[in-house]
Amino acid sequence: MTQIVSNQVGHEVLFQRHAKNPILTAADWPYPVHTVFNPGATRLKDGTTLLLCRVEDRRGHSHLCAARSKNGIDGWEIDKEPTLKPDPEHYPEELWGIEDPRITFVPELGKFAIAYTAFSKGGPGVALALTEDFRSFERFGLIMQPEDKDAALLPRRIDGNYALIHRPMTDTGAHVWISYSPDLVNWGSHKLMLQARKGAWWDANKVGLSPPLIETPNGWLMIYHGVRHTAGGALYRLGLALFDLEKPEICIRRGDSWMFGPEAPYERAGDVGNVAFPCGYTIDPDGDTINLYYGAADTSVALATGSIRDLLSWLEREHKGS
Ligand code: BMA
Repeated sequence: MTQIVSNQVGHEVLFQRHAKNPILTAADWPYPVHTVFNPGATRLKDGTTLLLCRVEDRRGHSHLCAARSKNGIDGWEIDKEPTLKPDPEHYPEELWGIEDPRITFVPELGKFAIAYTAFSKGGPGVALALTEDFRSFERFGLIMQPEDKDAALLPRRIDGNYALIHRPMTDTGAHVWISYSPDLVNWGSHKLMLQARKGAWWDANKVGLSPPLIETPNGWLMIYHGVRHTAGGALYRLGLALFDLEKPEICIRRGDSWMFGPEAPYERAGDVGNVAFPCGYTIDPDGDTINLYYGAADTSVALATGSIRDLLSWLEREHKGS
């Protein structure tokens, strides 16, 4: 596969696709699976990149499976069996599978928090689990009832409370919200964080958090997806917004254009074509290089690399105050 270094029409390229994309597919799996996509991502203490991939089986149900690599590109060691399986016996809301994990390391707990979508008979909701090693998990069950998804925890408390970003569906569309909790169990103080635009906009009617927020000196940087419904189906593209560090529901600026969208063949075609859907990233020791891991066309896992500094300066230039 050739690397796309600039898009067709000369827009600034903020994320460079890896030449080895897609970096993980169903063919790499040690057991039979249908598709592998939308991975959560983190770096372990020893520098290993861990991807917690959404794996779909031939029933159409998903579970999560860990893949580990020294360089985050290749040489993946994939768990021989599902790492985190739906547990409908104890958590009936996981009956139809678990999907789209977002991983946040929480220093206060010394643990990783995984927010994921639990697909229940009543629709998709947000579930939470903690882990130290991605081998055993402490489950909290459903923390946001259907219909809700695209959730991630902030790595630290805000004004004494944990904070969760999520995306409930409402009659007015799908917008990003933030909610607070003293104990990760009881959630309240719900605040609207980012609203879908209207009309012809690329992010009209439906937006959602993509990977967890990125803490920068300028604010919390959000990579979010906007969904454009067209006669040919939905188009999933990514935009940027920046939020206040101490009051994250306050949006400081939001880009007008999308900054990454499906262009490569593996993003254009697959089970659900025209989807680039990141649920995680790692940041290199330089504190600036960001490796974005995303599901391509709900079929495989791809990698694109950018610079947080460049994302922030693009956002300064892109924000026109609309
Ligand atoms: C969203 C989520 C993602 C999926 C995307 C495109 O609603 O369910 O898991 O990748 O749709 O199908």
